[in-house]
Amino acid sequence: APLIRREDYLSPAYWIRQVDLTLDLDAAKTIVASKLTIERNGQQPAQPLRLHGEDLNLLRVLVDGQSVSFRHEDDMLVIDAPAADQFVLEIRNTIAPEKNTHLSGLYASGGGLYTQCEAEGFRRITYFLDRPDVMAVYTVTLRGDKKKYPVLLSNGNLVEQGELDGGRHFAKWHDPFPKPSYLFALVAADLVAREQWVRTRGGKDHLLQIFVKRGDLDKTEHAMNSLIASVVWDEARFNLPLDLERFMIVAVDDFNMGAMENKGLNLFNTKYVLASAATATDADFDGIESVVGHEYFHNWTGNRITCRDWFQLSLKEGLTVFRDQEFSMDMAGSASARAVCRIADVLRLRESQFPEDAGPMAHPVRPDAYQAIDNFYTSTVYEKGAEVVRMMHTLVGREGFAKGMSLYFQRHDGQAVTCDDFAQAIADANPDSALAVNLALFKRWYSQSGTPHLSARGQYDTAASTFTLELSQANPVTAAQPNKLPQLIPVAMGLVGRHSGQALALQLEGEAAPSGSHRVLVMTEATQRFVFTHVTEDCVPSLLRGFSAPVLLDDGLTDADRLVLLAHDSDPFTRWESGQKLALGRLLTALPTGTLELDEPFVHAMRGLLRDPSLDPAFKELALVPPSEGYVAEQTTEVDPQRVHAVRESMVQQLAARLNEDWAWAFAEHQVREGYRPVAEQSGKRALANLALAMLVRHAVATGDTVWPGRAYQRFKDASNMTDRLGALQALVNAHAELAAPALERFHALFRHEPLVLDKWFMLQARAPERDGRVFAQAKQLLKHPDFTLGNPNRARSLLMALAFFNPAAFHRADAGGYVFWAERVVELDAINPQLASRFARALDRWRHLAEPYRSAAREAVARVAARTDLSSDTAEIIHRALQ
Ligand code: DPP
Ligand code: ZN
Repeated sequence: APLIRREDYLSPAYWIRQVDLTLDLDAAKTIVASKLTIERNGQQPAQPLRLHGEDLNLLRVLVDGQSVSFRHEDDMLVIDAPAADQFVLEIRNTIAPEKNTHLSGLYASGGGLYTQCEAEGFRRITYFLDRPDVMAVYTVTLRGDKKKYPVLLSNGNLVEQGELDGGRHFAKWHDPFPKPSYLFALVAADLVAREQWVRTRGGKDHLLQIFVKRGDLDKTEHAMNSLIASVVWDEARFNLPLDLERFMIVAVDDFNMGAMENKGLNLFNTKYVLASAATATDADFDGIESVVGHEYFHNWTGNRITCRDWFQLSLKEGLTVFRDQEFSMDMAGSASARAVCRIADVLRLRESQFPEDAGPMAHPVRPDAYQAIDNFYTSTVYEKGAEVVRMMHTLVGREGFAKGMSLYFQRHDGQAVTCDDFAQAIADANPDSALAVNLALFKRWYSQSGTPHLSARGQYDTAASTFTLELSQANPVTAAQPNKLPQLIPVAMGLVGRHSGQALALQLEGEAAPSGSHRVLVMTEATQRFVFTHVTEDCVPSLLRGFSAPVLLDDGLTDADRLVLLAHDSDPFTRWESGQKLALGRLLTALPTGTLELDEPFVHAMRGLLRDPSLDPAFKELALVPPSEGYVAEQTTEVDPQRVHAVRESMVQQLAARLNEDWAWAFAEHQVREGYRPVAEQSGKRALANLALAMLVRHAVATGDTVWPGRAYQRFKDASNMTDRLGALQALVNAHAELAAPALERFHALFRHEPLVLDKWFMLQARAPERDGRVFAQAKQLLKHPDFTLGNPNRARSLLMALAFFNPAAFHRADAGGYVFWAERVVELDAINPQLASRFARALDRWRHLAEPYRSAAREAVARVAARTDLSSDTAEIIHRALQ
């Protein structure tokens, strides 16, 4: 497939103003009748009308009721220019939903029919100008068998419904908001709904509905609560009310993404709707809240204002991730619970986005070129995009950002716009801000790929009572971008007294008075020096508080400095980071030899953390888990995954042994006595108790003791909620305890009718710490399990992605077994579902980063897949980039 470039953007030659669709629904053969009101775009030269279409069977084309000549060119239907500037085009075609395993367009899942149109699925339903800047008003008539499809849904409002001959019925929907085709949706299935009315501040009542399969209704309460909270939050925080009479969510088992924000009719992966205490963990409940929020917030940031072209994807995704992160923080409540949310977000960013930005798929937040747009639904566009919005928020402040959002809607409501338009609105609403003053410089975050390296060196001068901080940045060469310029980096910071542990007042040279003990330094050059005066005591700089910019920080601090921050910093993020850096330093030092002996000061500090009565259990859990193998690997130039695994396992094992009594105390101390509720106060305790239990079982298995494994098994059996049950099961499996096998068997028997829980069962086994190749052998075995299928994305991910992305030591084997497994699955999956295959294919896109013998073996596997001539363009793009 050809490369599509951002700089080649042209507005369309025609606009489609109205769409009248009638679908005769049938899984084997659905007939689509489409009537389009089209207008020539006077800004473009006269030319034939070119419509996208993929896997369609065309029956008829009429212009203003007359047949016309047409032809196919590549994937386009070309119709010679009608004489009139305005005309009605009628198209009739058929599609075969039950054969559609791509899960893009209209497809069958569990007896129902569902759509997924973002980014380019609508062209798999009918011929269209399938691009986001073409916005039309849709009227949709659905006809189908009443028994099979008692529920017929589309976007907007239900305007008519009734009976038809032959046991069929129909429903007619009208969506008053013009929308791009990627936001179109329909559902025809046998479903039931939880319903709730909400009143917005303007006094209007709105119907909220969550549709699920019969039998799942009791698992929708949390999703409904999350939806109500989202409606309330967006109106309170951003003044953005619900604009629809009816807002629907539909859960579907087979879904490529997490969820989809179709106007008024969100489609959701069941994973982000269904939850009960018995079947879902605290993390699942959090995931539902955040995804329900995310899709709901798209109603304004994405739907009311959409993207001009797909290069602008972060316009809606970066902004909406930022909004859902803020929502989750506001819902979490306390400052400490907010900090825990922030740390989790940063962990996610660093685990997936940083490696992406350093590999062959590195691309700017606003990419310049793509072959398959589906490959650019990436953590760079989403998570780094959210960080870019967060930096704007930091630079203009909370009020200023709200003003900027208002201006953005005032200017662009109803339009398809660009990332530039968004940044301009935020800056224009805050003309004196550092953002407005340096807007062009700031926008390098949209155009440059790669993670900037920030380095900081501080010097205290006792005689002068000054602290000099020198900051410098380096912007690494990345794929397709050889030359980089400095970026604007907001550095939130403070100074912590080395002896007093106090937050010191901050007064920069030339300032008349100190301005508090926390501030944001705005870095605009390659190197900058900041001199703080009236500094009464030697101090440690606390930098990049709250992770104020998505950079790699070399802070030049010593262990002693980090211990000061770990004990005293007022910023919980920096405090957590100090602990992580203490652990990371030890892991990196141990890598060359492969042996690690933990020193007493480190163990003492970790004990202090665990026992600190002023810290939240959730925070402790995050602080006591050493950096992941993936993150450690990122810090090295040549990765030996087995070495990284061995060293990190050794650290965990020693922490388990040396804090044994402390873990026992923590486990006893953090039991939740009251009934299960998915709230931060409870989930933090459960998280820490589960970590403690895992440590206790690990140590017991290593020393031949059977008490803790026995207790874990008992807890696994008796648990009243999935978080505790899974925690106990994981403790046994991860420690390779003898009781792991009977526990796994029992778990499977208990939940064999719960698909989302079976996913956990597969995932848990695929992610267990590797020992003697057992985990990899088990993963290969699981491929043949009767419950395993590549056809369901959640199931496929729970085994394949878990192994290849989250279990480096099981996947990267000296005998190349993991790579053979990978190559076979990529090819197998690509024939079924290219979007999923190309995601999985990315597991080896950083083969160059590996040490031998892994590197050569991985390259060989990639080359083997590349040699195939039948790859989808999705997968081909990933594989060929990997080899470039
Ligand atoms: N469904 C995806 C999301 O909400 C794509 N829009 O991010
Ligand atoms: Zn989104």
